[in-house]
Amino acid sequence: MGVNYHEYLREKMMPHIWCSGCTHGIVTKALIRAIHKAGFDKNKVVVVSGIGCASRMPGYLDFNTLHTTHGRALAFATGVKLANPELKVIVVSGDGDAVAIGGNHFIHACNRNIDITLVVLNNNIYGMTGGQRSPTTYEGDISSTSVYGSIGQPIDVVNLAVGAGATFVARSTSYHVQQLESYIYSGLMHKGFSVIDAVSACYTAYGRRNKQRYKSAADMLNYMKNNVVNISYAKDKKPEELKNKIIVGIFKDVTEPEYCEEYADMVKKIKSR
Ligand SMILES: Cc1ncc(C[n+]2csc(CCOP(=O)(O)OP(=O)(O)O)c2C)c(N)n1
Ligand code: SF4
Repeated sequence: MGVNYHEYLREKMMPHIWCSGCTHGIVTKALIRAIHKAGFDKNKVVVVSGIGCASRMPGYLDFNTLHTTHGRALAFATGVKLANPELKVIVVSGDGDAVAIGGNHFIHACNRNIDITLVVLNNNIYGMTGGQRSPTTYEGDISSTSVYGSIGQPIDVVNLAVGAGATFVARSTSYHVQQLESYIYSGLMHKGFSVIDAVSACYTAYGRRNKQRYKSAADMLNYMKNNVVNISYAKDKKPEELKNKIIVGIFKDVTEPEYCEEYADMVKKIKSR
């Protein structure tokens, strides 16, 4: 059954701030559909963000929402979840918010395996502040702080999440909306910390500076369409064959003790002493 988006949006907050061609709205709609499919009670859903264009999303969503400080969304979300584990807590972050200024919180949230879903709207740039290089900017690409080309390999959000201990980790793109929605849904249904790396496009601050790859905003979606590689295909490929490719799929899906449950068990044990 189709989703009535009006039920999930705060229309009084419109118009939104996103530029034409920005795909943060596509990820927002995929998240709404995934929540709708999961059938959560709207009053039990909390969406938390930090600062950035991606982080404006909760303002537009009609759930319990928190717009916090840059890089600290996971810390606030952890507090919310520990205070009331019945709540369904979702965090949305830009790549800068999630793995630059918020990198430490990201690692420890993964390591704790707390039952929170993080959607990283990964557009490879600091969009809101004018296009500074982010940890996921491709090597050689131009940004306002790498005017001769970005030096070094980008951080892979998926590898970082897997290594730090997240128990559900997946990636898809704003072009592959059905796959993206299904991964967000799986993350929401997963017990433990889930990370969905949602590849997003920012033509305003990133694409237009990198005309060698993107001639227009639409071309950024064409790039996703033409450069996606499924994880099963990528497995046997050499790193140079995968350079600048977008590997999509479910990278990890395991069951491990969840932090709030372990915490509650410990409280019970202490009280019964
Ligand atoms: C402590 C702190 N440092 C820096 C900033 C400035 N700042 C606001 S948003 C932002 C970058 C946002 O980039 P990203 O998280 O990738 O999201 P996008 O805007 O690309 O969606 C920065 C550096 C801030 N608000 N607070
Ligand atoms: S600056 Fe980039 S990330 Fe921000 S709204 Fe515009 S296109 Fe989207």
